[in-house]
Formats: sequence, structure tokens, C-alpha cells
Amino acid sequence: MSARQKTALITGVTGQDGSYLAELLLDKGYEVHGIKRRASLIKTDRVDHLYHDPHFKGLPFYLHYGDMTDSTNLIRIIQETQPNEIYNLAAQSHVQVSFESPEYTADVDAMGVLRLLEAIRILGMEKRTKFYQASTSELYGKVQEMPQNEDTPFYPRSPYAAAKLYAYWITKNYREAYDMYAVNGILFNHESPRRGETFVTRKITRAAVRIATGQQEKLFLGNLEAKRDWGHAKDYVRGMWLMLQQEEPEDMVLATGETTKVRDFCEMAFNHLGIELRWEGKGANEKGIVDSIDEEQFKAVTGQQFNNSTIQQDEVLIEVDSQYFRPTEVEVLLGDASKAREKLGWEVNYSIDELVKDMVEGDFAKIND
Ligand code: NDP
Ligand code: GDR
Repeated sequence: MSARQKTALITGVTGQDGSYLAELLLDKGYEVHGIKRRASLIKTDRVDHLYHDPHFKGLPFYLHYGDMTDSTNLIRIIQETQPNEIYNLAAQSHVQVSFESPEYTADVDAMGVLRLLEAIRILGMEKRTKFYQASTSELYGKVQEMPQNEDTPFYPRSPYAAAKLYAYWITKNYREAYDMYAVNGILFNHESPRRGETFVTRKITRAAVRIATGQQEKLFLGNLEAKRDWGHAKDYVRGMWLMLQQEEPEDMVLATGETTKVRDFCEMAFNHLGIELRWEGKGANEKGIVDSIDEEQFKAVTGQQFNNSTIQQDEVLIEVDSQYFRPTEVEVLLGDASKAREKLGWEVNYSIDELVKDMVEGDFAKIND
């Protein structure tokens, strides 16, 4: 079947990955359906550019109200849309929030996956619908091997990761028990200008722009020592699609193979705007301080003159706040995506420098909108 005749259903379509995946699939000629949640305010900013008034012809992109906690709703949407491919991206995806809402996280991130898989079976679609599960490098948690690949043992360190562990195994179980095409993409962190504002990379790039333009005084962060394998979401959604186009369903890691400290990500983001940082103090007392300002660099990136009254030499811009420490932390992640490179021909197009640049400039464009 050519992509032009295919229909995809994306849960979590209003999220970072869902929006990029919808673009990719529409570009490939798919009819794309997505599930959005009812909220008191409209939250479809990331896909508004794809959506069209149903009374006028436009892209074949359709949104349905739904929720991962409601089986009847999931069954009805799958029955109505008859997807060839389901991408399950919906989740309570914030690790720290999962410590505060553990039961809800389990309901959505673990039971929600079971509900979708059962819906496929109830409708007798297990031989004609391929299923992608958004698994995560958080499964490795308390890392026991470096780098991590498909054979590395799991050791979840949060209610989020524990819920995703169930989701991983139930996906694998349905593949083996019912001969379904169901795969886990074990994706390491991936970011973009569309990243949610409370994840650390976006929190940093947004704050760097706001501080440099005088709209925010300081940035408060948690563990500066944590290391993550950060890639660009655009590269990762391509990998998701490729995982559903294979002869055999297989679980695969997507990662860049490079790891960076939160502290270094901060330096890169501020440097891009011409602000050099130095660090003083240790642990919970550590501070990021302005070491120098390169006004030419600021102008080259923003097209605007640097305003000397916004930040000063030796000013404290970053402080550690222990409220952002997690009860159990994942200290370091570093992925080995050899299998995906070999079997899918998957490669990353964005380096960490290009990611930081895209995010900082994205935040600058947003505040000037
Ligand atoms: P986001 O948090 O940006 O998006 C999550 C999506 O899930 C949103 O559309 C959200 O809707 C939706 N959602 C949340 N709860 C429910 C619910 N109860 N019912 C229906 N929809 C719900 O996440 P990302 O795009 O970054 O991640 C996509 C998936 O990949 C997630 O499952 C995440 O856990 C996983 N993942 C992400 C990685 C990353 O680095 N980004 C790495 C590895 C895995 P709303 O907009 O209404 O909140
Ligand atoms: P993560 O992403 O937990 O890896 O989960 P996040 O950006 O939240 O944290 C990364 C690391 O930064 C440290 N950190 C802070 N984190 C946040 N959010 N806010 C802070 O102020 C802060 N200061 C330091 C954290 O402690 C952590 O070590 C993301 C999510 O997208 C998951 O859904 C996904 O499964 C994994 O990536 C792979």
C-alpha cells in the first residue's frame, strides 16, 4: 500500500513529537487523525497550522476529542478512523511531575497503552494495524552499562519510568502473543523549539532569551550535573515512522551517542546570545555568573542592539533551587543507536550545537511575535 492510501492515528498529537510526526506523515501523503484532550482553554498551538476548518478542503488532518483513560472513547476513535498505523505518543511525560501524580501517570502511561492494544484486538484489527509505543531511555534509570542499547537491563527511577516499563513489556507481549506488528522505540531525550517549557532544555533557552532581553531576572534550576543524550525531535519522529515500515517488528534505540551536562547546555544557550558564564559555589549553592558579554554576537544572532541596562558584568543569572531535585535521579544517559542506523538507515541531522541554536533562536522569535 502506498503512503498516499494510508491512515495514521496519533495519540498525543498536540505534544512536541505529535506535531512533528503529523507534519511528516502529511508530507508523505497520509491521512492523519489525532486525539486531543478537552481543556478549558484551547491547547492546539503546535498543530493549528495543520488544522483546517472541516467545511473547507485542506490537509487531511483531523482531530478527535479523547483521553487515554477512556477505553470506550479509544475503541470508538479506532473503529471510526480504521488506522493502518497507530503512534501512541500520549503520556504524562514529565518525570518530576510523576512523583506528585504517580497514580494518574500509571493510568495514562501504563494502562492507557493496554487500553489501546486491547481496542485493536476487540476490533479484530491486530493483523492490519501497526502499533508504535513511545518508550524511553528513562527505562535504563540507574544506569548499569554505558552506552545503553536494546540489550541493556532496565532500572526505572521514577513513577513515570515504572509506568513506561509496563508499557514496554505489554507492547512486547502483545507482539508475541497475538502476532501483532507492535514495536517500542526506546528514544533518548529529544528537544526542539516546540519542547514544553518545563523540560530543562526549553526552560534554559527560554530563560536565556528572556534574561538577555530584560524580561526575566534569574533562572532557577535543579541538578546541574545530570547528563543527557539530547537530540532534535525532527530527527526522532522520522525514526518512529521508519520503525513501522520494516518487514519484521523490532524494538530500537534512537540516540545521538553524545551526552551533555545540564550545566554545559546552560553555557551553550547563553553563549549563543553572547553571554559567557562562570560558575561559583558548589552543589545547592552553585551560581552561574556573567563573566563577559559579547555585544557583537548578541547583535549577530538577534539583529538587535544589546541593551546594557538589562544585565551587568558579574551579575548572578542562574541559581540552584533544591525544589527541582528529584527524590531519585537518573544521573547519566548515553545511547547506542547502532541497530537503528544499520536496520533503518537512521541518522541524526542535528548536532547539539545546532539544537541549541534552533531552540534559542526559536525562543527569540516567539518573544518578538
Ligand atoms: P509532550 O508532553 O510534549 O506531549 C504529550 C502528549 O500527550 C500531549 O499531546 C498531551 O496532551 C497528551 N496527553 C497527556 N495525557 C493525556 C491523556 N490522559 N489522554 C490523552 N492525551 C494525553 O511529550 P513529547 O511529545 O515530548 O513525548 C511524546 C511521547 O514520547 C511521550 O509518551 C513521552 O513520554 C515519550 N518520550 C519522549 C521523549 C522526549 O525526549 N521528548 C523521549 C522518550 C519518550 P495535552 O497537549 O492536552 O497535554
Ligand atoms: P527528563 O527531562 O527527566 O530527562 O525526561 P527533563 O528535561 O525534565 O530533565 C533532564 C535533567 O535535567 C535535570 N534538571 C531539571 N529538569 C527540569 N525539568 N527542570 C529543572 O529546573 C531542572 N534542573 C535540572 C533533571 O533533574 C534531569 O536530570 C524527558 C521527558 O521528555 C521524558 O518524557 C522522556 O521519557 C525522557 O526525557 C527521555
